[in-house]
Amino acid sequence: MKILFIFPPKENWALRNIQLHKKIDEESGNYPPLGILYVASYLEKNIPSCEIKIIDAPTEKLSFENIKSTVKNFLPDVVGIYFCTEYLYDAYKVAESVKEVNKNILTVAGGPHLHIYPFETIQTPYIDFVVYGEAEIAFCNLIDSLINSKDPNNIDGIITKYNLQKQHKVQYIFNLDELVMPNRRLLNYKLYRSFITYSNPITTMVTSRGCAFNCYYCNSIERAKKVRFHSAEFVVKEIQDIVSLGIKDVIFFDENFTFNIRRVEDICDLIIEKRIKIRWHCRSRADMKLEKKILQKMKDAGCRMIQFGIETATPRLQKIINKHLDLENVKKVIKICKDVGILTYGNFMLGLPTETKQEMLNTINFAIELGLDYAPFGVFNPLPKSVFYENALKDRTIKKDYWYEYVKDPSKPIVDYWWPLHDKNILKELNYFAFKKFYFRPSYILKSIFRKQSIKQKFWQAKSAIKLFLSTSSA
Ligand code: B12
Ligand code: SF4
Repeated sequence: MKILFIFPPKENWALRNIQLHKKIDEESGNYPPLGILYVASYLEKNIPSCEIKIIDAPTEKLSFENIKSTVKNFLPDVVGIYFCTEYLYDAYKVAESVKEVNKNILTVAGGPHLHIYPFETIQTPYIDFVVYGEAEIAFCNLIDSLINSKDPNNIDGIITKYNLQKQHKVQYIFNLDELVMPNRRLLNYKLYRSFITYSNPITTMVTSRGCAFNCYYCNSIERAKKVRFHSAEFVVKEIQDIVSLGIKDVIFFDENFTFNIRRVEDICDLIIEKRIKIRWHCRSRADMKLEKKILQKMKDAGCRMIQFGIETATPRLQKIINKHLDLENVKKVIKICKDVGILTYGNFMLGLPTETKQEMLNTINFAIELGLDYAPFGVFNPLPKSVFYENALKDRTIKKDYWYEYVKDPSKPIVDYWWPLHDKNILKELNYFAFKKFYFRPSYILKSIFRKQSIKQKFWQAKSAIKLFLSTSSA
């Protein structure tokens, strides 16, 4: 059986009016479709008779027409499509294109969108199956049922047009080590680049799934309440595989890589013991027990940068977003990172519910005072199924369920996506101001020049910075 997986082109973003974010996204690189890789690799191992192909349209710069040609040439029996809510229109366009080539090709929708809108998706004409949740086992069972003429309507995690009445439960994989390591050879793995790593090509890893926290702006909550981990041995084996491909820079995209400090220590010990030459970035909360000892060990094991979700410098807002970061601790951790030589990256949001203009300015200044190496500022917009969005619908701060309307008809972009009680012009202005104030300081430019990084990366960053500066100046 021939299976084609498609990561759709990124052409029709739901919030396409946010120009600054769009420009930064275009400039910052591209990352492998890890979810697809996990599913495809599990299938490759468990049903070796399948012929598998993966298309990563944004990375390979493929249009919908190119995708159609590939479908015509490869003639798959099944096409699996990645669905992300914010690029829903593109995912449907892929499904429609596949059906235009041959309506008998079976289409399967999977990915983060299906964790929150599975039933809306199955009711569209172009989709035959939805995988509800983490898909390795369910997708493999689906293919097995198609090969062996079994009834797919009874498979856990598979929603069809004929089993909608069933009690469906979102699927989680509890023992991550039962999975198969993503086989990056299924992709053109040398094409992946990030403009903040030391050099390229890069790859990404996810060594745990889920998050134990409950930030009110986040919609991962629906997806993953329980944190599950790959063992240190599994992680290090995967790193060794990556090194064997000639890749030297890895980004760990776990929600919180340092959630289990003991495991981080074990991973670092193994990397050091096996003398693996790898540079890595990870994401962490700044109030985990990140003391000098563990940060030094992470540095020794190749940790180059840590990304912290700091969001706001206002303690009152830390409570409102249910993040509760101790900002003094944030300062302490960032300082230790600097002392041991780990670069720091802080995410911030402007325009949180009830935030004043002065509080937004304080957040911008706080990011500068922390001496971070990178600080992207996003304008807060309530995500579908996040606590903020759901509560605002209930108390009528948000008057209509615009995410649901968009999900029903994703050809129409969302226009009013900011928190309704804020002045949009001020938010837009402050977002550009934050970007310029942080990145175009003489001290920051000097620091960037001396940052340890390949010359190629420095040129890329400089070119992107100039482009972004010119676009923000003309905005
Ligand atoms: C890495 C990452 C990125 C990277 C790389 C994306 C990429 N190429 O995969 C970058 C930084 C580029 C990025 C961009 C964006 N991202 Co992002 N990203 C992530 C992150 C942190 C990890 C993704 C990952 O690899 N997970 C690990 C894998 C194993 O999980 P998974 O992808 O969910 O895959 C499983 C299932 O979903 C399913 N599955 C996945 N694909 C498929 C395909 C088929 C056919 C099948 C059957 C099953 C299936 O099976 C997989 C294995 O169980 C997640 C958060 C998270 N922890 O998942 C957010 C997340 C996916 N991103 C999100 C968003 C909103 C975005 C952006 C829209 C941000 C923006 N405003 O620009 C863009 C969209 C880009 C796009 N076209 O998808 C949301 C998606 C929400 C939603 N409902 O769709 C998430 C969930 C974060 C969040 N809570 O808001 N992202
Ligand atoms: S924002 Fe990060 S820490 Fe907060 S709930 Fe979402 S994934 Fe967890």
